[in-house]
Order: sequence, then C-alpha cells, then structure tokens
Amino acid sequence: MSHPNETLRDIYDEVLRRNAGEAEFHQAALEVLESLETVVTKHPEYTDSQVIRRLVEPERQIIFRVPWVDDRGVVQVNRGFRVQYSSALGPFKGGIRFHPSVNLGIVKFLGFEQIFKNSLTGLPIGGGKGGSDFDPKGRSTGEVMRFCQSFMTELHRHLGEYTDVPAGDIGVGGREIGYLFGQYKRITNRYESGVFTGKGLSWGGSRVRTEATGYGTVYFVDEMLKVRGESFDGKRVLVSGSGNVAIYAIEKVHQLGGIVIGCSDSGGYVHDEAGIDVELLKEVKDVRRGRISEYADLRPSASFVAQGSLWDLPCDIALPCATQNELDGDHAATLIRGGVSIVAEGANMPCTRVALQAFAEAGVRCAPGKAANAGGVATSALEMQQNAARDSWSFEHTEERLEEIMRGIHDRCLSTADEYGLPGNYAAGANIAGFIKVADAMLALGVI
Ligand code: NDP
Ligand code: 2IT
Repeated sequence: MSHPNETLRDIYDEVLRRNAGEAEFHQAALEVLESLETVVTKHPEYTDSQVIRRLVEPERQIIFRVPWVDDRGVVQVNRGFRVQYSSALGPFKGGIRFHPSVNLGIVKFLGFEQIFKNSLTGLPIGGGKGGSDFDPKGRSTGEVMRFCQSFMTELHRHLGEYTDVPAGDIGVGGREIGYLFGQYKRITNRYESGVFTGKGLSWGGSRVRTEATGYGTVYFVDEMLKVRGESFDGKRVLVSGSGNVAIYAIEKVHQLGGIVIGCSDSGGYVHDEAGIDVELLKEVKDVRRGRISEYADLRPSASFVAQGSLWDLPCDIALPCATQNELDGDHAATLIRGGVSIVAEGANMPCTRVALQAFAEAGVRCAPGKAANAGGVATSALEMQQNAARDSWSFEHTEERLEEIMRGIHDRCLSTADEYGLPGNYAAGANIAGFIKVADAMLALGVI
C-alpha cells in the first residue's frame, strides 16, 4: 500500500484525467482531498476500500436535450443536467440551477460539495445537483413555464421521493419549482409532495424554506462571533448578490443588530450607509424582477456603482452570496486592508483558492459554504419530513429547528478541526466531519 498522501495525489490525478476541462470540479475536489490527509493517516480503511476513489466518481450523470418554443414561435434548444452523486446517506438531494454558465463541470462541483454539506446536516439525504444553460433573464413567464415543462418531461423518470429530490438554486425559485412539480405530477399521475422541496406553502412547502439559506448563514456567523465573545451588534456587513440567499441573509443580520451597507447583482453594487432596506430590496428583486440599480433609484441614501467591486467597501464581516469564484485574491487583499475579520460563504465556493489562502494568512476566520449555507438543504429535509407525515409546522418551530441545526454544524466543524489537530480551521472541520459520515456508510453498504 502506498503512503496515504500518495494515494490522495493519485486520486486527484485521476480526477484531472477523467474530467478534463472541468476546472470548478477540480477545484472543489482538491479542496476536499487536501483536508483528508490526516484522516487517511489515522484510518487506512478508507483508502484500502477505495472509498475516496469511489466518492469522486458520481453514481450517475444524466445529460439531456431540452427543446422548447419561445414567444416568437422559434424553437430553442438547451442542455439539461442531473448529476446523482452519492446516495449513501439517503436519496440524492440538491438544487437545480438555470444560468447560461451551467455546464457539466459546474454541476459536478456543486453535486460533490452537496454530498458533504448534506452529511453535515445530520439528516438522511444524499448529494446531487442539476441544471441547465437556459438563461431566464428577459424571458416571459410563459417561456419559463414551457422551458420547465420540457426540462421535466425528460428528468421526471430519474426522480422520486426515495430516489432523487431536487430544489432551487440560481435562477430557480418558487415560480420555477411550481412549473417543474406541476409537470412531474401531470406526467406521473402522482401527487408525490416529497419529490421536490421549496414548494409553495399551499401545496406542500415548508415555512422558512425561502428564508433558510440566508438565515442559516447568519446563525452560523453568530456562533463564530460568540466563540470570540462578540456579537453582531453594530457590525458592518457586506452581502454580495441580491437573490434568495442574499436577501434573507440581510434580513437576519438586521434582526441580530448588524448593519448591511452594500449588496450587488451581476450589473454592479449598491452602497447604502443607512443600511439596506430589505422590504424595498424584495420589492425590486422579487416582485418587479428588476435590477439592483433600481434600488438606488428608489432609495435616497443609496448609490449605485457599475464599475468596481462591492468588496472595495470597508467592513467587519463579508458574506459572499452570489456565485462561485466571485471573490478573488485581489478582493481578499482589499477586504483585509478594510478590516474584515469574518468571511462566511452563503454561496457555493465563492472564494478562490488564492483568496482563502490570503484570509488564512491574515487570520480572518472563514466559514466554508458546505457548512455556512447548509441551512437551505437542511430545511429542505425538514420539508421532506413534513411531507412524509402529511404535516405542516409553524414558522417558529421550523426556524427553531433550523437554528439548532446550524449551531450544531458550527460546533461539529470546530470540534472535528480540533480532533484532527487543525484548531479553528472551519473548512477542514467541515470536510472531515462531512466525509467520515458518508465514508462509514459506504463501508457498511459494501462495494456498490
Ligand atoms: P438567485 O438566482 O436567487 O440569486 C443569485 C444572485 O447572484 C443574483 O443577485 C445574481 O445576479 C447573482 N449572480 C449570479 N451569478 C452571477 C455571476 N456570474 N456574477 C455576478 N453575480 C451573479 O440564487 P440564490 O440566491 O439561490 O443562490 C446564490 C448562491 O447560493 C449560489 O452559489 C447557490 O448555489 C447558493 N446556494 C443557494 C441555496 C438556495 O437554497 N437557494 C442553498 C445553498 C447555496 P443577477 O441577477 O444579475 O444574475
Ligand atoms: O446548494 C444548495 O444547498 C441548494 N441549492 C439547496 C439544495 C436543496 O435541496 O435544498
């Protein structure tokens, strides 16, 4: 048997060879494999049984054509994906993303991260992810509906409450989940509530699911602050993005006494020293489906900046909540100069490797996405519990469960990091704790 680190190096080389050109997947795989060095030294059974080699290879990858007709009567063709990564802990579970940048490598990085995230929640869910290169921007509601129906006409045969349970992600919110679930119901002739999460409250959805990812991220940061005897009181916070995760992160920061002075979208950012007005932001983004620049038009204390970066503003806490690799080494250097002390990833893999390195060297505490944004999928699992029991919980009860889960994930990250000799390293703690639970299940289930 070769040295454990050589085995990990071999596995990574194989990942590069087998998945050529999938840069985001390589990045996500390397980050996890690096954290496992101490684990495989202590536990050779994981390398002996090839658990890691099996885990980097998805159980199943589905790629399909999505043809649909636009409002002008022109036929459009998109590509659909579902990567069913690991069902060791439960049915495949993870969101669906509609964005022009979606490709197999992006869906694989997201699906791979999802395995460990879902494991960390302590709930019985496996990992997967899906999506399409469909761009919803500028599309009518009718076009979005027809696209969703075509997407589901193919995907439905691969789903099921005990098989694979999707939810939303970038470009997929309550409206899209409705069209996807509606088509699934029509084709299968089954009202199978548990096959989707993020549903509307009148048709099987859970209270708090909409708020869960953003709220959960902020609960996680609240625990990070408590460890140092601090609180959100008076803290200046930046939140990138202005979608589902960003909006509810901003709302919860304000509830806990912090002030969010800036947020963004792909067109630029707004700076609002009076604190972002969340109700106005919801009106602009959710109701009007508008741009962040419109927020500044309607708010006297705010200015819109099209050039430059949100991360140029000095802050205490930075919450990247938009997309992968949105915060690079230069942004990290600027944030460090501006006095940032905590970074928590509301998005999946928003910080580049160089940025994470810079934060580590500067002593900035960083919470990885697979821990900090796990509140969304955790609440999805609570939605599945309610669906299975034909039950519907109150907002207060559901939020209490979410808070308890996030505080539990935080503590598990720190105690695992301690146990493996890496105190304070949230990323390593999350990777190791997430991995061990999945790996032990894989050992118990045999070579499958
Ligand atoms: P939304 O579609 O609701 O919002 C996405 C936001 O990010 C928008 O403001 C969008 O701006 C911005 N954005 C997206 N892509 C880019 C880009 N390439 N460059 C700059 N800005 C961009 O998505 P969510 O809020 O649901 O998701 C945000 C992140 O959180 C993603 O990384 C997602 O994977 C992650 N996440 C989501 C969960 C959920 O439950 N929804 C759970 C856990 C993680 P614009 O409108 O201009 O494109
Ligand atoms: O990245 C994620 O965790 C999500 N988009 C949510 C997944 C889910 O199944 O709720």
